[in-house]
Amino acid sequence: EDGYDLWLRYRGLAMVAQARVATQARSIVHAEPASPTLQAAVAELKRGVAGMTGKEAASATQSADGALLLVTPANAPKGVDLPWSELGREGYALRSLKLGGRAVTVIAANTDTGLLYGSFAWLRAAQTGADLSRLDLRAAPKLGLRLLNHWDNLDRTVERGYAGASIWDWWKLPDLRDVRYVDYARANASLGINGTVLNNVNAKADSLTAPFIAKAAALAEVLRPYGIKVWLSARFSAPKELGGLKTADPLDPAVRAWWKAKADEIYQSIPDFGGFLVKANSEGQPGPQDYGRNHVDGANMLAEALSAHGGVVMWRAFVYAPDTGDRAKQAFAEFQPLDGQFAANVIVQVKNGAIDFQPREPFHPLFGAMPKTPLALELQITKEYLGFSTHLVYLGPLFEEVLRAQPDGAPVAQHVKAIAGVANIGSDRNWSGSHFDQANWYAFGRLAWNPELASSDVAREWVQQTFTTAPRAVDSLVAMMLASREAVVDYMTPLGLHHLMGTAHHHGPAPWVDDLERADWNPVYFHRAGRDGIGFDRTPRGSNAVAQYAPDWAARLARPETTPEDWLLWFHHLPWDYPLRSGRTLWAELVARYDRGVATVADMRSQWAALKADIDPQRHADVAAYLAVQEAEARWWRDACVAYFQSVSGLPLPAGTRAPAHSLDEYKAQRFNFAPGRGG
Ligand code: BDP
Repeated sequence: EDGYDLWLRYRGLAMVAQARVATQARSIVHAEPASPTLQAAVAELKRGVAGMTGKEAASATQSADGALLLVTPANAPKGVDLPWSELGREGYALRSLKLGGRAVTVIAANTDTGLLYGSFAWLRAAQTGADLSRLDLRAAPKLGLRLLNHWDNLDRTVERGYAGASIWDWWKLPDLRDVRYVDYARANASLGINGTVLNNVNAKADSLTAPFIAKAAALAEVLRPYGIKVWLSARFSAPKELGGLKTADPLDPAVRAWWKAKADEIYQSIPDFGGFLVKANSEGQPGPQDYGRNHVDGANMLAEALSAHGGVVMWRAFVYAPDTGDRAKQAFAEFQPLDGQFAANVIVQVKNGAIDFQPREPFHPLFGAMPKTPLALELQITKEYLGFSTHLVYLGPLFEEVLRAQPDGAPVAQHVKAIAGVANIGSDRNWSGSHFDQANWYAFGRLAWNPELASSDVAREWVQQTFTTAPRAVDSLVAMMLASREAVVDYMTPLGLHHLMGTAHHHGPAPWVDDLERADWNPVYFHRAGRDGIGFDRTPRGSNAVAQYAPDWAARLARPETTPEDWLLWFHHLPWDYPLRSGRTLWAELVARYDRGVATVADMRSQWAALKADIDPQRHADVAAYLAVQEAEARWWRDACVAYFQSVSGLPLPAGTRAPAHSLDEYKAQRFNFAPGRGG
């Protein structure tokens, strides 16, 4: 057990369960000739049944007792009433029924992709112990585009990647196709992920040259049967770099013609190419503003080039400039006034919060504020600000929190048309850099398919498929996972603090940093701690970022008493003795939360240690070693932050609290040894 098999392990079930599953999957009846997608579905079912029961499920043409029937409207048995219109293009229904006196299971969908998703759903039901003789399940995705964004560079380094090198072996492509690509496709299809952006948003123009298009086309061929489209990040200045043009001005006819020809060229080799993801005029990337144009001019120009082919532009709203005040306000200020002006095939992709993937952020004010523009929610699966792949942090609750946040009466999930997750996948044998980080890929995919799922249920089914189905162990693992996100918030940035991490690498604590070239890169800019108190005043007395929220929220967030305590210092600058709901002062609560975070990690460690008999030895040892690192680093965060904030507040430590292990100067002097090239 090295983690390679992810949640598709299909290990032998206990005897009774084996018999139960085997009875429901004696044979598989499907259309012939089978499309590559249908073949993938059948192969997966056979693999799963053989793994779980030790018995083969053979293909058959006639349904017999215990048959699994894969049906579309074209080959559905007569007299069976199925909810076709509710299933759409990607949905499926699973139903146990009697057909001519035989007990069978029908997997029904309008398309072969739906049948593939339905097959994975049946396998999930089997692995998690559902009663397969009484299935009546139907599901269809709420969001049409469910994408991974790889921040993978063409030299195989991965920006903010902590799982080895890029899985895309650009050098060997297009001729050599690593078998991993198929397993990657299976894993994504099992979740319903239907698109993948292959390269970093900080894009090189080379990704749009003919050799790289051929490589992308080879990947598209592997992924296509699994319902996954290939997308590319596009560098806005490519017409200059590749086309020899003098400008990349989106209103210039030659520039427009260049992009159109480029799109035509891509669709020649990748007829179902998804489209372009663009980071423009952000952190030094080129964009339309370089020519006095705006985001609409840039996005619509690319949209026009793609539209003949049905392609889409995902235009990112992650922008901030050094000189325009509160960074949290900038995306809204640039984008909201453009609502209604984007072409129909443009989607504006917005990060979950207004700063940058912090352990906890209030939802981004753009959600709900651009009713005439399709939006995508961008989440980060890779844990750039949450302890890399060495800390155990289950992100399901973070994803759930933003999907369910209600900007104006309806949840964020209903304000978006698409969802994108910055991938945590790499060449590491276990794919994600640690065993538990696989759960974040899984949770992203499951919640992308159905944003109404509870992240606790998702954790449970992941554990059952990935580790064990023993009920006590499952409960304990789920409890650890659910506590982990709050723990990291507590030991890094409690009470709405944000951006306290070390320069460039973003791993350890550095709340003291105040000397970076741009004010809004410095932790002191974000926490604003001084003798008088701590926190960023975003009320009307301060930056007034609260005014970007809908009126109810704006009123609530303008006052500390009505602001959720978990967001307190995001919106307010408060005196150290400000009283909190716990009865403690702000200072005492801050220290208490840092302590609580460390204590939770210590608990997670002992819970894991107690599970030794339930987990295979290799993975148990791997995770135990990582948890030891996490505990040490949680202490490091806690001690360094407490030492620093104490030096600023001048207050004694609350009675009974442990003093930091080292002096503030020692924390400041520590250097984190990180691999360069992973983003600055
Ligand atoms: C930040 C990362 C940086 C990315 C940027 C982005 O630190 O590496 O390029 O986001 O999203 O979180 O474009």
